[in-house]
Amino acid sequence: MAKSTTKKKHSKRSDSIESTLGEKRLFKPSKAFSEKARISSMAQYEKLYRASIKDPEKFFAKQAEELHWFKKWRKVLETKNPRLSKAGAGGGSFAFTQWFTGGEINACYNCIDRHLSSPRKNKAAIIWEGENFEQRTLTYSQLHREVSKAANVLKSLGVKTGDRVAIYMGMTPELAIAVLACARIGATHTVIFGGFSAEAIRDRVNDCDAKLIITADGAFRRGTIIDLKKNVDNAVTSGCPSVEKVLVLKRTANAVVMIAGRDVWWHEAMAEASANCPATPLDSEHPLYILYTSGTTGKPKGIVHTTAGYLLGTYLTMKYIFDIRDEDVFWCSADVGWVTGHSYVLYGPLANGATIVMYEGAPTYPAPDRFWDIIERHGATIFYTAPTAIRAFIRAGDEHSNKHDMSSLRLLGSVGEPINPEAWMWYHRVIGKGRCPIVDTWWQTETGAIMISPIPGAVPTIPGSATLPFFGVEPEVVRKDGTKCNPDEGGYLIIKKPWPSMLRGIYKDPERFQKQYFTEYPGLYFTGDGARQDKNGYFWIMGRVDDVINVSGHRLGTMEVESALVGHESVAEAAVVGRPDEIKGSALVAFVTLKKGWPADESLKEKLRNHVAEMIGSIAKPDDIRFSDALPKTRSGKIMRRLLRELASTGSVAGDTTTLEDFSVLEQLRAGEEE
Ligand code: 7RM
Repeated sequence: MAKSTTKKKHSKRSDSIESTLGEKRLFKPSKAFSEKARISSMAQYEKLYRASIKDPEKFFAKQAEELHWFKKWRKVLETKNPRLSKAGAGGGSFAFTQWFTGGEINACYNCIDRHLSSPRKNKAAIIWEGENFEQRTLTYSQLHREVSKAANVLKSLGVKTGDRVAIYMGMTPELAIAVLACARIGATHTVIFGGFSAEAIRDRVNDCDAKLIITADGAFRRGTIIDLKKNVDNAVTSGCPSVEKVLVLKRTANAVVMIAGRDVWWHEAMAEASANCPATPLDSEHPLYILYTSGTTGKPKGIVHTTAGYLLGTYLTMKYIFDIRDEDVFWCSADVGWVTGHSYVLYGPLANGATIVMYEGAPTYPAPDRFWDIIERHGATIFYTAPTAIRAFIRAGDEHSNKHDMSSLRLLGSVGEPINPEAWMWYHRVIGKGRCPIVDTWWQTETGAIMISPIPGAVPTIPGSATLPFFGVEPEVVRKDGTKCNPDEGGYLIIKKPWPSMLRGIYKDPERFQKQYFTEYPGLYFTGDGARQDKNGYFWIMGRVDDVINVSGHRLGTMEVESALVGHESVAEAAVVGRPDEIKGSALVAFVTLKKGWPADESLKEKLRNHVAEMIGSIAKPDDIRFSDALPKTRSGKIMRRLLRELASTGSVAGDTTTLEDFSVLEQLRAGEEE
């Protein structure tokens, strides 16, 4: 596959040491950062990594001692003799790995109670900001009180250990409280993103037979109110037989219908609840949550995570990859409806006793500088966001971030999709002022925690590469036949060994679990991503393998063509899909969003085609370029290429759109086509 080349010259105004590695630019962590970091040299990282691979049981047993246990485990890593399904014996032992068996632990206790006997007791756990600029801060001891009360409310509504609770709320402190309250009593939570429709709620609630739905009257988003309660009502009316109660937070004060006997106001129930609710000791493998994620078919998969391994994975990655400190203010801008919000808004940071920022609303509301304003006012030291957001900021222009003093920042993170080198450089230069290392973190809902990422004080970074594996993670890039690829040869990314925070299954669908992840390469975990490993061992993630297009017999990653397009000065964002073509097999259609001030005309289309030809080769020249103000995305920022593919080949979209964030985008795209 063609290598992406960064031809533009960037100014050398960075503190970090830059050198070139072939054509690629290498950024070494600054001395100032490394000196203070937990892991401060490549040698130290390599030593720990080797130990974690050589003897994972020993390595993780030692790390797990940093958590609180009601009862110590009997065995660190164990394979329960699986009752192998018809889907095949492919998964074998790997698919059925359990961690810390025989142990008893509670995730909520580790995120809250454990800190109460230390000076963290009165430290801010959550600094929350509403979209309307309302502010609330909850210390660890205040959070403890609220979560204990909420846990008692759950019990009073008939929720027991092992029951499922669906949570459909905006990004308010009560969302965090609801999640932690479930964990406290061992009710398995399933958070449904607040942007999803009634249909999506119904499918998820029914798949896991949730007894209770926790929601709010509404949520503020871009200055308007999303009718959460109405969506829940519609979902339940259309058939959710398992739902007994609906607990409703009053947030937006819009009119709602409360159904007698079923609906309960959060504030009324909380007013009566006792603040005494000890955390329930739970088996290490007790299911902590189910999170639905879209698969290749229409039906979302309920990814199941259990307690001890997941908690350890998020705790350790938070500690070493974000190098979290007591004095940090950590802001992960992800919604809790996404796995990133589970692991790095809540469980990872709180298990480390960190202070987090939680923001309710849209990134550009009321003005494009909202995020930078939040960083400045709360003194955020670590900021973790998605490339899609970064590209939107680039598009809005540097003046918005330049208005703010963001000198509190010391580390930046990226997650969700490959970050193209241009966006990486902008993030580094404009937001990090050349001072902050960037951790490009590769992981999945299924992996629970970060798998491939630089350790910021130790591993030199290259824009576009997620670099090296985290402790205990053994990835490899393989060919279709399972043999290992040569350096720089593109292939399929697989994981060779179980890791503590790995998914334990797809809810109620063990066959799909085996088939999806463990049969393609028997005995190995199949990620579904394409990647290559360069001669230094660095990983370059190329996107989902189903995003590969075959043009006249040449395999092109949509990502490569997109990266080339975004490398042009006029382009803010691009999505490339294939459309069936009689001659070439597939023709390339590029949907392009331009930066402010560029004319969407034919001459620019021609320039962009030539630009791609120059960067990759004429084989990658898009046959068709369509300008659009926005692209269809999931809430976590992943472009829904499936919809664009449909649009490009049939002219309309009939498939499942329940995970689409903004429906108006499809209208715009359709309208654009009729022009
Ligand atoms: C955390 C999350 C998972 C998919 C994954 C990749 C893509 C995520 C990166 C990335 C390149 C990254 N969970 N992905 N992070 N690709 N570089 N740093 O996103 O389940 O929602 O998505 O996202 O394709 O398989 S997820």
